[in-house]
Amino acid sequence: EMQRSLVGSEMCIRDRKNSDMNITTCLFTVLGGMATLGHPSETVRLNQLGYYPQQEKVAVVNAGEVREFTIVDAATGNRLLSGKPGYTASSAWSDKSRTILDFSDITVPGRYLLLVNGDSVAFEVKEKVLSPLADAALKSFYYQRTGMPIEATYAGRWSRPAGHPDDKVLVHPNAAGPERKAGAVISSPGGWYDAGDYNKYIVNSAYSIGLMQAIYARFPDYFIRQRVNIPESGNHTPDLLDEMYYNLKWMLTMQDPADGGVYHKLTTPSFEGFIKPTECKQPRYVVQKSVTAALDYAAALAQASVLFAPYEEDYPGFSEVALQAAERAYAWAEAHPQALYHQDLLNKQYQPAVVTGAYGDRSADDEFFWAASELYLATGKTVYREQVKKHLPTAYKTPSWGNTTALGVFAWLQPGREYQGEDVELANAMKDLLLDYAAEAVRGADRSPFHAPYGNDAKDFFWGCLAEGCANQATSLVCAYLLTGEKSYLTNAYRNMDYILGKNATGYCYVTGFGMKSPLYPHHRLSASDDIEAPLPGFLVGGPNPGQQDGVPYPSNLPDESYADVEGSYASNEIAINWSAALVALVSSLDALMSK
Ligand code: 9MR
Repeated sequence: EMQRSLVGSEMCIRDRKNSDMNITTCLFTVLGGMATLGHPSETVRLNQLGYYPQQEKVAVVNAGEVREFTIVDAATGNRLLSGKPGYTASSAWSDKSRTILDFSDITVPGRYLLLVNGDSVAFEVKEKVLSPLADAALKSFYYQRTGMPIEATYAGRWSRPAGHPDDKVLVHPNAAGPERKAGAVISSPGGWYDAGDYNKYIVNSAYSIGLMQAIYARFPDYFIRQRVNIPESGNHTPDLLDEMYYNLKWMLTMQDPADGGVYHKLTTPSFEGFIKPTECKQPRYVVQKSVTAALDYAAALAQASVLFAPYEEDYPGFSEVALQAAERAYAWAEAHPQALYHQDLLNKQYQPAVVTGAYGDRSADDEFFWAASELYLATGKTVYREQVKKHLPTAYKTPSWGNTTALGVFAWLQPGREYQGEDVELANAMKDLLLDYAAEAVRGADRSPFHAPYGNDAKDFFWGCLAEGCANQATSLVCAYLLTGEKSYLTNAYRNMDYILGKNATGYCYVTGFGMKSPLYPHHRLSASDDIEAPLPGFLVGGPNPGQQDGVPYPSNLPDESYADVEGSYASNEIAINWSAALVALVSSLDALMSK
């Protein structure tokens, strides 16, 4: 009782500067405005959005020795559970010891307070608790749309006029061909801005589409029901596919009609300042045709050709057009297997120098594997199966823009596909790769400092790690769970989700606009230039990155605390479509699996 009163009145004073309110009213007030008023705890880290009733619920406390913790009902102050702490563990790079508190026994929807060692934190248990986040993550792509007005009907206060029409784009000297000479003007409107910058990159946008489409194909019923209030929400096509189409249509304009090759990107020579899209004046170019761009393009379009086939009414002819474009791009890639994008080498030869995002790669093997897989599954042509065999992976890798092996594996292992003859063996081989990875990923998670498979190795923290490490590992585990029914894979996927949403070393919920402590100053030109204080919502930031390549001051050098919520931090605090794609993939699948 005593502890509860103390904590309660402390919170009152802190939050409301009113120590006369009774405890119950006070706690209620605090929780009533949880999204905006709720305070993160200094020492207790948990999922700030809340938990599904049946989900495992674990908090991590960083406050010396813990003897006991208490859960009270936030409205009544009634004590519901007194628990003993679980294990204590430290990360290899830190002397902070973290103690695990398990309150999974709280399964009734409601609002609660966790009290421990004089600190307290609010949390919620709720059905469909991740649905708003799943919707916001998909909606973030709408905010990234180029070349069309973002209207108040869909965007509320974040409406803005159209920028970057891209109807007069120059062919860069390094992309010149017999028909389109250097300086020729082409039209390449639409698509998404890549990230905090205003450029459009084929590798990254095709990969992002590939990841989201792979998850769409696993949970079509979930996405058929989802509506996120975009201009196409009233048509007969699921919003996710409508959003994909906005970028797929742009991608089609990036194929050189003369030979089927695909420009690597559409970009200004150097990054724009932090100005509004309508103020941007730098010329925009399409640059070198690359093998990785052609293959990612081929893969995403082949996959789309299958998924859009039922939606001819809204997208007449698209399925067919997409497949033809994909086959042409693949043929080009086969004829130019060495055409990797080397920005530095190009800049030695051509003017103007292009210094924006490179999305360069040292190997196109994994892109060949993904594209050949999608084309084989879309067409059944044995030539593509031969290509799959030629580029067969020897290990599964967490999906990332630079390694698309996983997307090929996801294509083969889509639940419901049935194989015959040689394909049975191929699919089984892929399944083995994914299951080896999954078994390895969850090893030790049960006793790790953050009670998650992610975040236990310094190498887990790099540029974009929350998406391409944490979220995509979890999505891989979801796919492994769908094939095996192995519960621990799913449990560990939710654990990584909790990590992203607050159960981590910095105490951030790393998605803009969500949670009690979230990024306020992402490296995002649209957010920075829009005269609205709050950043655009629903974006996952890159996350802790001890590389600190941006040179801004960081609050810590520890791998998992090397995160700076400042606009200049492009190495830890940028947003990007491939990271949004990771969020869409994970949150939607976790929400779909709990909504069944
Ligand atoms: O996500 C990319 C990351 O893997 C690279 O290490 C980094 C540096 O090359 O670039 C990241 O991608 C950026 C892209 O090049 C340009 N737009 C912003 C992207 C996110 O920072």
